[in-house]
Amino acid sequence: MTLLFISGFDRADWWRDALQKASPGLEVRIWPDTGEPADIDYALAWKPRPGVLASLPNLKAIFSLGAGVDHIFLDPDLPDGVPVTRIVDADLTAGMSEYVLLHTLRYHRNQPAFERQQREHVWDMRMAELRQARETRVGILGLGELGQDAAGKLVALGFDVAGWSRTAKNFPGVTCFAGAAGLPAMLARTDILVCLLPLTPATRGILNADTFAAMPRGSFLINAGRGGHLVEDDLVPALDAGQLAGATLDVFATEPLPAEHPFWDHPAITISPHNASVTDPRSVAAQVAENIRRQRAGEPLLNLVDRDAGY
Ligand code: NDP
Ligand code: OXD
Repeated sequence: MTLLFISGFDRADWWRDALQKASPGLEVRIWPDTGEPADIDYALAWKPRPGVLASLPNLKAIFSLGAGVDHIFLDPDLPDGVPVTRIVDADLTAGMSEYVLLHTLRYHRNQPAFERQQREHVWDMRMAELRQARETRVGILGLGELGQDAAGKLVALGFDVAGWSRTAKNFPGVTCFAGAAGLPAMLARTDILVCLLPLTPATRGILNADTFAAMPRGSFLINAGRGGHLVEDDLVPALDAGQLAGATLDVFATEPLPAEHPFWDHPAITISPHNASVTDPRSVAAQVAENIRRQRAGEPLLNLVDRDAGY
């Protein structure tokens, strides 16, 4: 059995070592050194070049190297009938919750203002802006593996948390909204909006001028979903007009973010290089190995993606 590792972004040698440890006997080839395409049984892929997967005639499963699968569904030649799985991993989830807590707390505690003050040698406690966590309303777009965990941890810190999903949910301590009809009500009660949605045709461009206008003036955005969720041209005007007070962005329409992009130098934008949470080969290789075992045994695969829903 042979797996083709396809990614221009990850350390292929780490993955090969981890996969071979988790699945002794697995041959791991690193794209573009595919060898004979008919040998390949499985692909483990991040942003595969369109057409590469279709060139593997005996492919039995496609494993996304991440939680998201939009990078696979972008391929117009994606072979029909081959199951696609994604990563669900406790470490990946914990890392994302750390990111959400870090940036939520940063805005809640007014940290960008204190960083500005430090640069200007200003000592001002800003007592007028004192707020308790229960007075800060966080709204999470996406209540899946990542959104649920982040919501629970924010609730534990005392924040007033709401969440939005496609299907109705009920989580203790979280005010839940669902479907297109539920979105405006959540936005209207959101001081910090966190995007943890998958990128699908239904969610593309969801962070736009209308969305920002539906939020209270001076609210914040944290986008760790995908760059395609944000209409980039709508962000700077919303910040410059004060409708949004700040934005933290981990994901972008074009990655790496081009050096000349206006987001880099905007004083109200905080950037991280798509590392809100990172798939760790040490914990995830076992999941891939288990799916190979399951596929060979004719058992249902873990974390199978619903192709129709796109996530
Ligand atoms: P899940 O599939 O577990 O959860 C997705 C959530 O989004 C679900 O609650 C789902 O609703 C909701 N959703 C999907 N479509 C819609 C819609 N049209 N309207 C309303 N809600 C919708 O995904 P994960 O939580 O595991 O991951 C989410 C995304 O996070 C990934 O797809 C990826 O893009 C991003 N990510 C980013 C990382 C980074 O480092 N920046 C790292 C890892 C992931 P329902 O529950 O009803 O199905
Ligand atoms: C993912 C990511 O989808 O890292 O896992 O973005």
